[in-house]
Amino acid sequence: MNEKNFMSSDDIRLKFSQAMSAMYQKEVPLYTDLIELVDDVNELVMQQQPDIKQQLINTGELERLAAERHGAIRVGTAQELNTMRRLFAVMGMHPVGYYDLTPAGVPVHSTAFRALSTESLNISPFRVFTSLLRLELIEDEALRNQAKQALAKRNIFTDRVVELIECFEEQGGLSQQGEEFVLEALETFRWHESSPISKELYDQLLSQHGLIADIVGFKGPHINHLTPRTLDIDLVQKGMSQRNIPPKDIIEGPPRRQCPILLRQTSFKALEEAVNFTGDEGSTVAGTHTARFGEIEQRGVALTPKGRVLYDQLLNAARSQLGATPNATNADEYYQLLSQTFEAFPDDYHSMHEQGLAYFYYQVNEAMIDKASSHQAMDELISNGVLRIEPIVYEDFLPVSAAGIFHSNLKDAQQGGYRESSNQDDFEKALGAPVHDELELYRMMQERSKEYCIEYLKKQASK
Ligand code: OOG
Ligand code: NI
Repeated sequence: MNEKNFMSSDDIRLKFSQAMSAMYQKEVPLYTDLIELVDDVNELVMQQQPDIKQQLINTGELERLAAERHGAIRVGTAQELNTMRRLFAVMGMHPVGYYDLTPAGVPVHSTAFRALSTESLNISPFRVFTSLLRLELIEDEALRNQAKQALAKRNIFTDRVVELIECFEEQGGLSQQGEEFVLEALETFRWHESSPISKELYDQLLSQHGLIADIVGFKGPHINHLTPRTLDIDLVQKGMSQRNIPPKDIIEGPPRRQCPILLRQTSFKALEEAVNFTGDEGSTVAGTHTARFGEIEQRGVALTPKGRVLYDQLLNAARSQLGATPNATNADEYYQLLSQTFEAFPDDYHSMHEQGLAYFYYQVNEAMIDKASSHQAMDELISNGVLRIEPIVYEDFLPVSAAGIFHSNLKDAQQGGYRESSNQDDFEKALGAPVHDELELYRMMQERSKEYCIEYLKKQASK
């Protein structure tokens, strides 16, 4: 607690992510099996490859590894998104990045709420991929209006959580109320077995898009997956089948590499769950819904704009050579094309650093410090071993991968794109704030570590 006796936002986020994980484990028991599998694989990788463990120690990620996960939710209105932003701000989570999923046939645009600084991320890297439905993409006007009405009737936040958010905004923090906030906030993300709409409307919405039914058909934005971080996603993918956790057909993102970049993801398929729809005069009508699943990810180094352009180019090349959406029948061919095209992306950290493809922390190598002299350039300090570079881990998401995850978990996998163009302005208006530019955040992390090293070496030299 600080001088005002406020709980730190980092602490509230840590507690919230633990509570969320416990809730989801109760709701979706397969998720518990997945966490156990990921823990086993991570343990094995660190035993067999001590250099990976050392890298995690150097970047401060070792401690957070077992607790690391992201979740995803989908909201229906601008107002819901706006309050969501304020709710996440209590936990030190701010909107980073803009993702337009409409070209991939998913009628939403999204951001990720997360902590911003290295220190906060290492206390709890918990992030939530948050999508806003674009109702304007429902072509049938009558149906669009029915959906609007259903959304206007719901209130996804408890009264108490809104009071606590206001309290946080007025006081600049929450005292012990932070504990209460965690419990109240959790209510918004809970699964509801009963649907406030009729089965008839649900089916109509479903025929437009599974995602619309998932958002409009429920009392709130149930958390639809939580994703632990693994150090070897290929091992986890194999292990899933052995443990009867049915995996998705394709691992999204870049191919397997010595030095992982960005993000690779896979998931287990959504469960079909019983739902009671609202019938006439207080009756209920039985039905089912598929939305909730589990996901695993392996995170690698964050790329610079130049690195990202190259990544997009190589990924697109592999996909267009495949000539189809990657699926179970063409998976082997897809992986082969992917590893061929990615031969053009250097697979060692020093080359990536020299070519300005990725972001790194600079760190002083104490054992070599007597080799330093004050007028040496960064490159020289690195090549003579005074400074080492450590990868800055990618904390964000990838739109093509996200679309693949969405599709694998919807009943009606519509593949065509919407013509509506991306609209970050509209999104930010709904959100009530601009989103942070993730590339700028990584650049600043790199810059800060560099300044720290320079200062440190100066002090050493003047001793
Ligand atoms: C979000 C899908 C995207 C990811 O990790 O890229 C996602 C959703 O299904 O709501 O979670
Ligand atoms: Ni996800």
